[in-house]
Amino acid sequence: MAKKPTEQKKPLYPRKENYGKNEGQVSEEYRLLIKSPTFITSAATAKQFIKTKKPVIAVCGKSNVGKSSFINMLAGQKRLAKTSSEPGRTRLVNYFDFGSFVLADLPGYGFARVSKMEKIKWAKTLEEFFENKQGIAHVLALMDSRHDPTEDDVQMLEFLHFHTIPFTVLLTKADKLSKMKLKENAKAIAADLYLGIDDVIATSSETGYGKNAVVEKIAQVLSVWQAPQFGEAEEQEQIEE
Ligand SMILES: Nc1nc2c(ncn2[C@@H]2O[C@H](COP(=O)(O)OP(=O)(O)OP(=O)(O)O)[C@@H](O)[C@H]2O)c(=O)[nH]1
Ligand SMILES: [Mg+2]
Repeated sequence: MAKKPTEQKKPLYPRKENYGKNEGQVSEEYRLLIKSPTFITSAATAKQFIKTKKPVIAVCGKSNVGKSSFINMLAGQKRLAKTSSEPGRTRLVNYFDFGSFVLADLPGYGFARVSKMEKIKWAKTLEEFFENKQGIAHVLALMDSRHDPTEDDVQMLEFLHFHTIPFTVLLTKADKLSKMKLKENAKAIAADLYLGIDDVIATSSETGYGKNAVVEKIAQVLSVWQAPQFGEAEEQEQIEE
């Protein structure tokens, strides 16, 4: 019997020089990774955090930086995550099923107009969220491409470093800068944060700029991610008894 012709293998990741090209077109990787994103649930307290076998990718950043808009851009949907021109709107952890991973939209930090009590509550929610870091495959730390990282941004990255949680910095609102200025800012921000330029991806929820580069990053993250073995800890405890 004649052998079926084997399909020509395509490279798993697009080449770096293709970053930013064909933005707006859905890449093959995108189709493989992201399937009809849906809202799962909102969690106000740690008890309500979901347990999932899928890798969790968390989106964090200061209030109004564009977390919810970024999620909508990635999902290719206008109203999956609620956006607002009023900062500090997302006070819950919102979970979305993206097919091969779960995306968690974390409450924004650094908003001046909230009470001290509320700030403490937010900090506690974030801390509790990252306590179960086993299931967190990666963090997308969003920062404004137009400005220097804030003290809160730096603290957030220090927190992730401390807990050895891998992250990538995404610069938002890239459409508000010229290409030259964007490049300049991206370099300066990366240097400021002691990161390599590859750990910083410029994005725009308005134009879709950077979407393919983010999808590529997620593909890399998922390819090395190993599911935590739920129940393993309990089994271990029983053995020790
Ligand atoms: N021009 C431009 N505006 C953006 C972009 N991303 C977000 N915005 C605007 O910035 C504002 C805040 O966006 P959100 O996505 O709600 O920000 P957020 O980080 O989710 O805010 P909180 O949930 O309040 O912490 C909205 O008015 C968006 O339209 C972008 O890439 N380009
Ligand atoms: Mg939001």
